[in-house]
Amino acid sequence: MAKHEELPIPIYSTLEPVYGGDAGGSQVEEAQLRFDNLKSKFLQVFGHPPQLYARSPGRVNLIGEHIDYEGYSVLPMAIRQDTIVAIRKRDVGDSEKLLKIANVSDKYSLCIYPADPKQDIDLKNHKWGHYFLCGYKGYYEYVESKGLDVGVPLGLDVMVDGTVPTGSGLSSSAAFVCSSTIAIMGACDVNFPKKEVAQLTCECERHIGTQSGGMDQAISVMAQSGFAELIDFNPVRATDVRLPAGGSFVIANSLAESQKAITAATNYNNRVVECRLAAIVLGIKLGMKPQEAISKVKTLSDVEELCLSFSGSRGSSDPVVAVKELLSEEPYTTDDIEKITEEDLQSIFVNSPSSLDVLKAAKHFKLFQRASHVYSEAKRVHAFKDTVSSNLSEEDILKKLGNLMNESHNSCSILYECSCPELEELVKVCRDNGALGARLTGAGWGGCVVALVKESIVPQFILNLKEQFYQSRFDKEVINKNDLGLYVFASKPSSGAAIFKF
Ligand code: NG1
Ligand code: MG
Repeated sequence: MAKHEELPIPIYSTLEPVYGGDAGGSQVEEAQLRFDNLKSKFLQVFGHPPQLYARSPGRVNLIGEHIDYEGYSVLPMAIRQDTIVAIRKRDVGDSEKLLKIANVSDKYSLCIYPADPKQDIDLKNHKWGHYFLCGYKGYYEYVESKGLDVGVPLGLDVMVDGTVPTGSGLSSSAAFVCSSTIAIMGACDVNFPKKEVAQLTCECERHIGTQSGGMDQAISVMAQSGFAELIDFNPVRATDVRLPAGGSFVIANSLAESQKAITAATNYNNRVVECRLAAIVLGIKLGMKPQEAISKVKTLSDVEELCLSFSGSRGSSDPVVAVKELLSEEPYTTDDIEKITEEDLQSIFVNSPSSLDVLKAAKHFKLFQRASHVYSEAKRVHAFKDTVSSNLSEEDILKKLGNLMNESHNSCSILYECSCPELEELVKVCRDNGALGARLTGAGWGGCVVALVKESIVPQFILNLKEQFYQSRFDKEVINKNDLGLYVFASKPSSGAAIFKF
């Protein structure tokens, strides 16, 4: 049988394969209500029923933060919260050539765009519907690059229902981009192997202006129910990882919203640029000609081999050691780096407008810290995977996984500086209440924490979080008491993207 990532996106005619099984009967009922509601709102707004639905889940990253864009493997799992996109393609004769993107929640007003795959996305004026447009543009670019006949772009009626909390590091954006892209594929009667869809949706999401690494789309598309996945890149691949039964991953929202599309230049893309600069400088220090390093070195994984041979001569095979000896702990100024690269930074990044925005906003670059994080985090991912499949006792496995998660968080917080006070407080509350490990998940700067907790103490653990972290926020009416279940919950690995035709 073909590996599941070689198979196309599954098409189901009932909800059971996704919302049934382990998830239990009540989830099918809940999902049925969502689909019914989606269908009736669709009818109400557009005057006809949807042709089909596409569903794609959010994810929690267990370990491997800010390393996917450096080419390193990561270990996320899909969560039950997802985005469902209902879609109908307008008829060929229909004169209305528009993309109409509506949402079941009135928090999101109708977005209308021309049905033109070549249109630019107005990034300076962020709208929620832009994420659909990412899928739309990316889909057309992909089918064109494959030389497929795509016909004239037609109008699309679209209604969206998302349950992944936004700005929380659980990848509501990828759930939306993936479900949009897959809905468009379905409406055009096209399907591709999951690994191709994972790659294509990653490129889709880059249209929003973040230099996305590909983890979120890969897990959203390729997840298998009951498993976390080790995701490798170039080419993208997924390997099932069965998690120890006695542990549970609890997700808790810090309530600090991280608006990545808006803060990209100072946060996310800034780190991508710093990593590229660290990689180029390392390449040069390890003997490459500046011009060669600039043209060939894109990521820290590109210079890992060189780092290994350098440190090898000193009896160590750890790129973190090479970083220690070759990069300065002091932040680099633009001048410092240009002396090494013998080329100005503007021209190194001339083809990347979002990187040029970073250069405009940045005062200095912490090459040592960012590279140390990336190389050490990459090792922790493999240590995590090896621990899960080791023959240690379950108790010891859980302890080790928890330690790795704690180390990951400390590295994110201190070296990568992608935490924030609310995340720090929440991580501490988790650890104080018996979590074996706790860390920020996703890009950071707000959003969620993931904690590894012994299955047997989960209910008490959640109660303690409620008292020690959320109660004061209820009192200040930051959130509503009845919504607690949305902000803190234990999660089992859910399945990946699917199409429904009823
Ligand atoms: P979030 O912010 O959770 O969507 C982002 C990136 C990932 C990865 C993580 C950090 C996008 C779509 N996602 O996740 O690829 O780099 O940060 O590990 O940009
Ligand atoms: Mg995102």
